[in-house]
Amino acid sequence: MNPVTRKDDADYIVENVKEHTDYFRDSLAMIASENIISPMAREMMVSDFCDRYAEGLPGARYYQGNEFVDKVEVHATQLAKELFQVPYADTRPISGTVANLGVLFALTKPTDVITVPNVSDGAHISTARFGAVGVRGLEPVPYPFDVENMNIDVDGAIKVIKEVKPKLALFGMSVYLFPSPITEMIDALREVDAMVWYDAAHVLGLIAGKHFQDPFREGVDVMTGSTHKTLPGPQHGIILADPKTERMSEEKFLRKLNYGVFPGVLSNHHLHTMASLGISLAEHLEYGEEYAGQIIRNAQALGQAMHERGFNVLCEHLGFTESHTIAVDVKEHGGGTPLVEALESANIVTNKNLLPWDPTDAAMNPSGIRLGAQELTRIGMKESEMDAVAELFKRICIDKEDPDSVRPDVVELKSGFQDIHYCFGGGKAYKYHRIVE
Ligand code: DSN
Repeated sequence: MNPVTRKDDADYIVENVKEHTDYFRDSLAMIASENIISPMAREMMVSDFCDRYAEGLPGARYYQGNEFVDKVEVHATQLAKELFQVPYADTRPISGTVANLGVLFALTKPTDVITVPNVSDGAHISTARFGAVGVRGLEPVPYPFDVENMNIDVDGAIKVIKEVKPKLALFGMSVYLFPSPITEMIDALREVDAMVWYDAAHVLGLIAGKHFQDPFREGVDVMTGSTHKTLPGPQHGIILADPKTERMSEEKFLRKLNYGVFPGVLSNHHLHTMASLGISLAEHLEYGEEYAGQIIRNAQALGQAMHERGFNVLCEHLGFTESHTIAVDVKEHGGGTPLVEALESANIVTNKNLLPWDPTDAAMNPSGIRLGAQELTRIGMKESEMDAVAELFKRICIDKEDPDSVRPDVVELKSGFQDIHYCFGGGKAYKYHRIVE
């Protein structure tokens, strides 16, 4: 038996990361919360920025050595303000959930009431008592949900808002098919003096690309997001604000947000991902509108193609989706769990998802699967490829063909889509970058 050295341990990890990269090179990646960063944005991740500290703000740091970090942070923040047309941006949060915690820390106190979309209706775990909202000790009150239209029930939600008078009202979903009804609810929210917060994680790139709702122009005070879904940046977070609330002055609101992030929920932020985000923001200013439009057209085409092949794609009457995501009820085909496992064996990566009508104990085999078109769009696929993808789904999920016999066709389809689009310079999408031999 060969002696096992610590270098073998390290090589084992490298080998698995390489195999993972090869698997994704040969797969259709369709998880609605993921994407791939551009080569230029990826380059920032392995720069010296990944080794440094820069607590505080540009020009007011607790460490020396930040001259160029400051320039990058100021510029990335400026790009974020420009992209979202807002007076305030913070590019320090290291993830979407950390951005959410920063907002909660800044704007609420334990026991405050917050109105939220429900996790079981497709919201993010941040909104739950067992997530960020609970960490802050808040009292979450859910909006009633209209399952037919997969959206907040406006009349019911206005009634709840008038009754509980939330300090903060949160919008945003993880199964995000249609814009949230902010315009319809803003008068009621202002009447009870609620601050309005929009978690845009899933749809950040669609909003920036001007192909979804425009939360700030509809009245929200603050918006958070992760930056690696429809905005195809690094795994990072962001806070944007244009406060209109009369609860406090704009200056006080923004100061609270700033302190909420540091020292509230961060010590150091991650400088390499912040620099990488700067690149992605510049790329989105250049290509975002074109990219966002194609994502939505692809998601709608995928919904239509799957519907035509016998899938129960939700919300046919509304055109299936106005975002990057479609939701499919696959209960009649065996449920989410066996299907996502069969799809994975055929190199199609998706996730099972609870649907609003699922019993709470259905988590191990929920009725739904959630599919996102943003990464397939990023590698150049258009509507005709969505039809080919739907056919592959049918063979596995409805015809119950052996995934092993479908996999070669998945690999063949994917082999024609290996380059990243909508970015500076282009390049290979799924490449292992060797630094140490
Ligand atoms: N849980 C992620 C999602 O898949 O929607 C977001 O953080």
